[in-house]
Amino acid sequence: MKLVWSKEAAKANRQGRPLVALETSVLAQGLPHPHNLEAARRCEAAIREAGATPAAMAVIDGRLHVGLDAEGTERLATGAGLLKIGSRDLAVAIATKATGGTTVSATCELAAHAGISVFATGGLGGVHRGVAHDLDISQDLPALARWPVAVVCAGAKSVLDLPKTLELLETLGVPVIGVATNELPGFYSRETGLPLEHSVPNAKVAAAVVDARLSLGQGGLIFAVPPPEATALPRAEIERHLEAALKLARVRRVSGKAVTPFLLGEMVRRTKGRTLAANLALLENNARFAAQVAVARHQHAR
Ligand code: PSU
Ligand code: MN
Repeated sequence: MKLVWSKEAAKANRQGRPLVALETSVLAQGLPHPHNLEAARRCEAAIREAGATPAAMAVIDGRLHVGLDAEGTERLATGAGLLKIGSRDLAVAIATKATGGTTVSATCELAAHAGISVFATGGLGGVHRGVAHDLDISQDLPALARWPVAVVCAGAKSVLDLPKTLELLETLGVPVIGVATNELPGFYSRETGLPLEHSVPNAKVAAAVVDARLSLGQGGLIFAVPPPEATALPRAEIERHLEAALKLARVRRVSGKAVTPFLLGEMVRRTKGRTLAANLALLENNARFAAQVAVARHQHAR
């Protein structure tokens, strides 16, 4: 398999410096323009500031990219007809020379192929609400179990059935580790009331956990970081808007991979942009922590 490295990521890789993978479905589908570009800029700046190098993954004209230059980022943030590419879509995307943003599943896979073991995202996919009726479970979950990559997130997307998502992660043997918290963060909100068995106080301990996990050859792991207090929304308010957004999705018969982008868009509209501000802030915050973990692993290895 051929990977197309950006200049910056290739150089860091050659010199053995720490890299942090980023997903691009958040650019292509998750956030509206021009906020998606702002998110990319803030995440990359935070990673560089912490002493690591960003590597956004994407598929452009069927080629697998590790790290994007300004032109590639712009294309994913503004292009028309961009695909949402999960792991199972990769083969078709390559063969048909398609272009699109990679979700958590495909980004984990590409990061693993590139030898990058820390990845920052916003919220994970998981088990959707009403799963007994619509069997909608994100391929993010089996991908996390399979690929040896540490994923830093603010929990799973709040649109999901979080208790069932945690249960399935247990079944898959994927540890969910709170960062300075014993509770699963709620993506837009800091709290969910769902206890986590494991937590780490800082990036240094997180790095040691990543080392141990990878040495066991057990696949991936999740670090869940509460979203920044300044922009987080109360859980109850999120729930209220979600109920309405979910109802509308049913009425409009939105299904499959269109569900997540639809709900995220509805939440932005219903909160008059406050979930958008929260989303940008938590993406940057997660990127910073991921970079700190990557740097700590690097220092430890020397
Ligand atoms: N969370 C967000 N924005 C996003 C996503 C998650 O705040 O755009 C994307 C991620 O790329 C994640 C994907 O991997 O949604 C999950 O989609 P699905 O539920 O269709 O598997
Ligand atoms: Mn789905």
